[in-house]
Amino acid sequence: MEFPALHQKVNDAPLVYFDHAATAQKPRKVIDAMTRYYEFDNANVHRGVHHLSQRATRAYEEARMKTVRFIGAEDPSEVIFTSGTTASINLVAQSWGSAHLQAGDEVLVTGLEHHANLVPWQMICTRTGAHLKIVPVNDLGEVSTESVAQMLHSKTRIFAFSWISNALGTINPAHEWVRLAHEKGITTLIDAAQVVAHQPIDVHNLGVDFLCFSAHKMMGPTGVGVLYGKKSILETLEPVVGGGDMIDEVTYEKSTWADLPYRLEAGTPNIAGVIGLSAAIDFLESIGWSNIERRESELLQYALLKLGSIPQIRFIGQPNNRAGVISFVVDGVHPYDLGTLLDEQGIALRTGHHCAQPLMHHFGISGTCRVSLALYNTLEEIDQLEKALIRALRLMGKVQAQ
Ligand code: C6P
Repeated sequence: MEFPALHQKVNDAPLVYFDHAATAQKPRKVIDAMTRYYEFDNANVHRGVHHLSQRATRAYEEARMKTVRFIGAEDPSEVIFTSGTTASINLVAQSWGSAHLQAGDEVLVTGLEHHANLVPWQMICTRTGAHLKIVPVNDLGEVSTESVAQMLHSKTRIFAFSWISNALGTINPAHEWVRLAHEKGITTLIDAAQVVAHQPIDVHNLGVDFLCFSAHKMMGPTGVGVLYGKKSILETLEPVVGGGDMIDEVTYEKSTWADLPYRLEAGTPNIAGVIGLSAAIDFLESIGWSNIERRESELLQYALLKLGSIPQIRFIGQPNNRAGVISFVVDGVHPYDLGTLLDEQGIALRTGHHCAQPLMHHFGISGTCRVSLALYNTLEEIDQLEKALIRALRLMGKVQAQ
């Protein structure tokens, strides 16, 4: 029972979970680590001399050190715990953006972005008079490096892009894009929400300025995430949230700030969540990246083959470099209806615009059905998906009954 939630029936059928990209299922070890904290160590961090508070603080800061190592950062002050990718990107957009953007500047993102890496930039651009520019997507669901290179120019202040698209699975050449931007002195941010459970991240090797991810997509809990930033840049950021734990000295008139990382972590943090994140790192590392990558690639190839053999299915996006995400539509069928018929057979996948409405508009659709794979999926489950899809299509009159 490594993943307790997977051992259940839904609508009288064994649950098959293909919605990893929305949120991953949690291994027993993650659940236990969080329960243990609440049962034995529950106390606030950085505030008490008493035993429990010290234990909680130690676990919280050990989790930070583990995260530093996990992503190849250099210093604990470079890892800020947030509530997730969305909060991390908003923090950079608000704090870095307020200090560095002015009228006429450009912020560059790609046409593949999740709303979390689009809306915060729209908001800060509106406030500062900067312009948001979008690197176009082609019909395969890819963004070409030539287009990126062309659009990075003297007015661009930051290039913020997703490493892996949540809607299509496109893997972008993150190393190359960071290098191109830095050659022109442009700051970089990577949205790594869909990367963190699937391949190793080394921020030092990437050279990126900011990188964001959420614990819940890497089999950790919801409500906790990370903002990585180069120390030299984070040191220049003004906090956007004020309160407890982020101050050095407070008078009725004014306040001074604590050192990093606390300056950017106002209020009681999600202590149990951070402990769960730490357990999720242990879990992924105990399996090993080569095993994870081999397994997911095998599942992806098999799923592409099986779904590709159903003539009614039209893939949306056919990127040459793809992670374990497959988006598709059946012409004349609403993704929601197909998702409902699959759910009736115990199969969980996501339907809709996947928080990437502009990308859906690019393809002239309102949404897709999205299969997202993880190491706990099996080839047999993909066979079940194929059967369930054919059954659903038959029910909708899209396949002749035999
Ligand atoms: N994508 C999906 O079903 P939060 O919600 O803050 O943990 O993550 C936001 C986010 C940012 N960037 C990318 C690339 C993402 O995939 C997500 C979350 C989920 O695709 C939920 S919308």
